[in-house]
Amino acid sequence: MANSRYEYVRNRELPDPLLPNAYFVVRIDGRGFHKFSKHYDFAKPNDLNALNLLNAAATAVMRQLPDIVLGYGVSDEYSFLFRRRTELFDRRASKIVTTVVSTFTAAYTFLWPQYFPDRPLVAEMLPTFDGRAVVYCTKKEIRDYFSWRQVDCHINNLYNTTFHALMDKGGMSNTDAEARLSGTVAADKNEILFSQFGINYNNEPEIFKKGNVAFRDLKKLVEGEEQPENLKLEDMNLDKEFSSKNAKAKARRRIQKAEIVVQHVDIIQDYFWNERAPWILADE
Ligand code: DGT
Ligand code: MG
Ligand code: MG
Ligand code: MG
Ligand code: MG
Repeated sequence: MANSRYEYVRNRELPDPLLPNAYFVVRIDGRGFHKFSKHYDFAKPNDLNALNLLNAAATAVMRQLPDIVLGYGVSDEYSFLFRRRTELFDRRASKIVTTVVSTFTAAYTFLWPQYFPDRPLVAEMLPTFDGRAVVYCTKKEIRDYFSWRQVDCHINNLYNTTFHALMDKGGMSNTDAEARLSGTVAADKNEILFSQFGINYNNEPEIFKKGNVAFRDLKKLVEGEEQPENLKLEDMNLDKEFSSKNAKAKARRRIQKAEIVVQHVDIIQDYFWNERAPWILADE
């Protein structure tokens, strides 16, 4: 392209790289979903169709962006962990965040009729999402980040489950139920659920208690296909040193072919990270 006297404006675009070699998480969150969920009459406290749609949109994002190694979603939000050494878009934060947000939004909108066939989207109330990228330098911080989101899911779900039981089964008003729960701790809410309504919180669906953990099921694929000798799941992290370019290319193909699954499992304890998906944080 020829130089013009207007060219200088290009230099006003400033670099915004995410710290090299550091982990980062992109979290998206529905804008004004308090109103949105009311408008489309989401079930309270948890709408299973809405959650399944959220998961389907997140799965679409992970299929488009293979460098995302883990997703965790609840309510109107999803967090995506990228592999530490990803060079996607030269790690430019705005390109990465906007791509995640628009891919998620497009998929959510496109898939909406499959999950809400009787409630078409209207132009005045379209789903939109914000997004941000946050850098974390250590594995501990990544573990703590996902623990933070999963604890949040648990606390909110216990509160909402008890709140709605007090109103729907206990006949309380919104205000009375709120007053009843003010100052209570988790044990009090478990006790209210059990003694007043015969609900054992432990028996509530895992999807509501634990949220949604999206990752590639490499193991399934590994077992389903001819299993190369000595293949270890922890060796499937593309950030690791590979013995050859060929070995790395093979691992990349396997990762891209793997099915993306959504499970409702504990990601606070070690089991998920050490046994279920050991490649996610196994880069050194
Ligand atoms: P924001 O994020 O600042 O633009 O505002 P909101 O309104 O999106 O607030 P946020 O993200 O803190 O909270 C999520 C809202 O979405 C919250 O009001 C509850 C609603 N919501 C999410 N999932 C469900 C659901 O399954 N059922 C119902 N009834 N509401 C839900
Ligand atoms: Mg908010
Ligand atoms: Mg929101
Ligand atoms: Mg939210
Ligand atoms: Mg372009």
